[in-house]
Amino acid sequence: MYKVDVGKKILSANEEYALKNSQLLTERKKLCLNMISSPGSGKTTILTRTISELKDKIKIGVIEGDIQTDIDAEKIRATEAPVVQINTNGACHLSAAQISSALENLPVDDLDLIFIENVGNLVCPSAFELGEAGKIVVLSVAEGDDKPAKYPAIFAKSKVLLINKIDLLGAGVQVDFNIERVKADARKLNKDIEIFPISAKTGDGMTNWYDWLTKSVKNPRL
Ligand SMILES: Nc1nc2c(ncn2[C@@H]2O[C@H](COP(=O)(O)OP(=O)(O)O)[C@@H](O)[C@H]2O)c(=O)[nH]1
Ligand SMILES: [Mg+2]
Repeated sequence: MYKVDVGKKILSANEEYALKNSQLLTERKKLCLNMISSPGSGKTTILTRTISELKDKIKIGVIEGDIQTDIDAEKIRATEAPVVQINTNGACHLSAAQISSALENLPVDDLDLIFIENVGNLVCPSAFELGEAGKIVVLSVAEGDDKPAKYPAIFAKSKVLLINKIDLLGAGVQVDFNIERVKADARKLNKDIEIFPISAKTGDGMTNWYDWLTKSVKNPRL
C-alpha cells in the first residue's frame, strides 16, 4: 500500500529549477524581474529605453524569450547589454529550466539586474515561476481597460504594472482607455501593486519606473 505524506509538498520539475534559480540569484544579490504582457504592449521598447537611460547607474542583462526568431535579442544587443535568446519553439511561456541554462550564459557577476522578457502572452507565463524576485506586467492603452478584470492572475501576482503608450491618449487620438478604472481593478486584485503610467516612446513617466528600479536593486529579493 502506498503512503502519501500530505505534509510534504512535492515540487514539480519547474518549481525545482525555479528554486535553484532563486537561490543562485539571492546568493549573488542580483535582482531578477520577469516581464509579461500580450505581444506588442511594448516590452522590448521599455527594456531598450531603460537599459540606455540607466546605463551609468545599473548594469542590466536580458534573457529574451520568443516562440521563434532573435529579433528582440538583436534590439537589446544594439544597446550593448548582454543578452541570451531562448526560442521556445511553440511553447507559450518560458520554463525555469530554460532560465537556469540562460543564467549560465550571462555574465551574472557583472550585472545588477536581469530582466526576463517572457513570451508575449498575458495568460500562460503567469503560471510558471522562474525564480525571479518579481513579475512586471505591461498593459498598453490600445489593449483596452478591461484587461485586469478579464485576465486577473497576472495582475494579482505582479509587483509592478506599467501602463504603456500613454502618448496614444493625447488629444485627437481615438483610444478609449480609463486609466483610473485599470488602477482600481488592479488594486482590487493586488493592493500592493505599484502602477506607473508611461510612454516608452516619448519617455513620459519613465523616471517613476527608474526610481522604483534603483530602489529595488538595493533589495534584490523585493
Ligand atoms: N505609441 C507608442 N508606441 C509604442 C510604445 N512602446 C512601444 N511602442 C510600439 O509598439 C510596438 C510593439 O512594441 P514592442 O516593444 O516590440 O512590444 P513587445 O512585443 O511587448 O516587446 C512597436 O511598434 C513599438 O514601437 C509607446 O509608448 N507608444
Ligand atoms: Mg518583444
